[in-house]
Order: sequence, then structure tokens, then C-alpha cells
Amino acid sequence: MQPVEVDSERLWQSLMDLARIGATPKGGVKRITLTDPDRQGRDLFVAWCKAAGMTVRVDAIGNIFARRAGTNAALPPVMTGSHLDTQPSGGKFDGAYGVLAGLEVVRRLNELGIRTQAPIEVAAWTNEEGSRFVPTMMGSGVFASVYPLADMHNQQDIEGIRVGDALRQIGYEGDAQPHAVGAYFEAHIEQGPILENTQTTIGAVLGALGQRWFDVEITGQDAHAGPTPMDLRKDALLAASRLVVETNRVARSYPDNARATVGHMRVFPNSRNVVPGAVSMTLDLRNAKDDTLRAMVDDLTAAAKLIQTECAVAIAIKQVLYFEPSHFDATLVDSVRTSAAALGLSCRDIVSGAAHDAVYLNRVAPTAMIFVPCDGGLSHNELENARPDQLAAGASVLINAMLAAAVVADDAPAA
Ligand code: HGY
Ligand code: MN
Ligand code: MN
Repeated sequence: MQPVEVDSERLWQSLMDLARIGATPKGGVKRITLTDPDRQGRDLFVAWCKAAGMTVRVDAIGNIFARRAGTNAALPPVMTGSHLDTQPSGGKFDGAYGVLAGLEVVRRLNELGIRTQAPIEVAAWTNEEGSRFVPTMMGSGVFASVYPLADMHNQQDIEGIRVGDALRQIGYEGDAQPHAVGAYFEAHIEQGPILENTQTTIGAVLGALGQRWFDVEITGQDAHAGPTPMDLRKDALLAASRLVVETNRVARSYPDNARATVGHMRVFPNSRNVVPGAVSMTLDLRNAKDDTLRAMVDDLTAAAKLIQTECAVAIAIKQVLYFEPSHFDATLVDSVRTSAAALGLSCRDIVSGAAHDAVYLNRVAPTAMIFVPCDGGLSHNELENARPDQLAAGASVLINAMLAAAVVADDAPAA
């Protein structure tokens, strides 16, 4: 069968239509998980899926499953998808691309009258970003039995709102039960510079870095900024600042794609003429090798102990997330390469610095990802951008890889 290509304009238009929901002034998107903009994005996706003749189910953590029937309902679906939630200053494509590329696969199969033996399913996973509620990839984590549902319903945001309550608030607490998955593919922008810098259109993703996230509480003593001598201070922000520098040092001194980030910090009492008495901050450490990741953590923990002594503060470090480096299914990764070649697209192997729902689907089904470039490798930024032709190329690789996995029931004439 000739390789199938998707409708580039229709995919682009759907991305732009969805991006209007939660649009931000600089051209980004803010659809924080389980807020009303997230609900609106979900509703639009569900409406589009129903218009494409799909049946839609929602599970108890809000994951959406849109299914196109196959000729053999006994077969587990070949699934694709990603997430509709975004970072607070997110872009139009992170997550949305993978969900709408999946929808475009179904729209295109409908158009061409191609039937598959296995059902085709498109998923929109709840709270992939982990920005409002920890952990990241929460919905796919529940689906893959990494996290107990009840625990996730009880997770709270910084205002003390529970996931379960927020889910009910937007009307997305469903009752669909976990189900088998025959294969899972996820299309995503790379969110880094490699594909663009090497003029490559498709990334065949081998796996993703392991991650360890920590919450850090630093306790010193609020004091007056004038009369308090420098050597008597218990300055929590000074300690935090030194920990930020050490975090950066650790990432720069370890191999295997080491990454370390302090992305969130709150200073108390946050008043210009008070020595900060407390700081809450986050640590995000990543590495391609589990033992190197462990060594990074040990190094940073030792540095924190020294800072604690020298700054006369208390530093409490609590791990809130851990998953080891993941390796995707070799056969499916090869089907990505084969589909790219059949379409005449440049393709290279790549390891994902970001985590994706595919990391957890990889625990319950053969899994692979398809990357496409994004401008300047920029993501988690309102200026995130990607080219329509490359987004369509990735979706065309997706449709052909999925057809191979789902097995075409009959060779309907291509339109
Ligand atoms: O942080 C990540 O890797 C993903 O964007 N949640
Ligand atoms: Mn993403
Ligand atoms: Mn993201």
C-alpha cells in the first residue's frame, strides 16, 4: 500500500482553532490542567472526535479516549495521543500537536475509507505537565497503574484544591475502566534544538531521560535588614541562591545528558527590608542513566548539607517524583524510521529530554514516539512555534506507523 499523507491544512487549522482557547498575549496558550480553559479545550476535542464518528469515553482521572472501531473489536486498540493541558506560559503545540495529529489520522482514514482490523484510539491524558498538580504525567500514570487513583484525587495545588474536586468542577470525572493497548505512538515537537540544527524532519525517539523531582524547604529566621549584623543572619534566600548555583554546577559536571533546574521559588516574608526567613523551591534533575542520576542527587544533597551549616539554616529535601530512564519498543521505533523513509523524510534517532505520557504507556504497551522540529528548539514558552509542513510530516509518519500496527482490513482506494 502506498504511504498515506495527512491533510496539512486541516491539521494546522485545528491546531490554530484549539490555540484560541487560553490564548495569551504573546501568542502562547495557558490551559492549566483542570481549569476552565482546560475544560473548553477538552470539550472542543470531544466534539471534533464525535464529528469524526468516534465513540468517546472518560476515565476516573479525566483521561479522554476517542475510539474509531476496527473490523475486529476483540483486538486491543492501536492508540495515539498526548495532552491538552499546558504550562502557565505554554505554547500552541506542546501536547496539542500529539492529540490533534491523532485526530487527523482518524479524519484521514475516514476520508480514504480505510478500515483497520484493530480499533484506532486517540487519548488526551490528564495533567501531563505537572505544573499545577504534582506528579507530571498524572493521568497516564494512573492508567498505567504507576499511581493509585485515590492518591491522585487527593493531590492538592498550591491553593489546597484537590485534583478530584477540580476534575468534578470541570465535569471530567468519568467511569471508563483501564483497557489493554496493542501499541502506543505519540507525536510531539522535540522541544529542543537537535532536529532543527541537523535539518532533520523526523525524530525516531529511542526513549526519555529519567527524572527525580524534589520539594525543598529552607528555614532560617526573618530579621530586620538594618540592625541585624551579616554574621548573625539565618538568611534562607542566601542558602537558596547557593543551592541554585550548586544545582547548575551538578548538571554541568555530569555526563549522559545531565539536566538540573530550579523552576519555582517562593520567598517568605518576601518584604524588601526583611532578611528572608524561609524559602520553598523545587529541583528537577534528569539523566539518561539511572546511576548517574543517583550520583547527581547524592552530590547535590551533600552540597545542601554544607550550605545548611554555613548559612545556619535548615534544609529539608523531599523527593516527589522519580522514574528511571525509559527505552521505547525497538520494533515500533523501527516502524517510525520505515514510515519516514517511505515518505522520503529525513529521520534520526533521538533521546527525549522531556518526559511524555509515552513514558508511562511504555510500561503497559509497546510504545514509540515521533518528534518534529520546533523553532529554535524553544518550548514551555509562549513563543513556541513549528512549521505546518513538518507537523504534517510527523502526522503522516504517525498514520503509516499506526496502519502497520493496526493492520489494514482492506485496501480501499486512496482518495
Ligand atoms: O517536564 C517534562 O518533561 C514534561 O514537559 N512534563
Ligand atoms: Mn508535552
Ligand atoms: Mn510540556
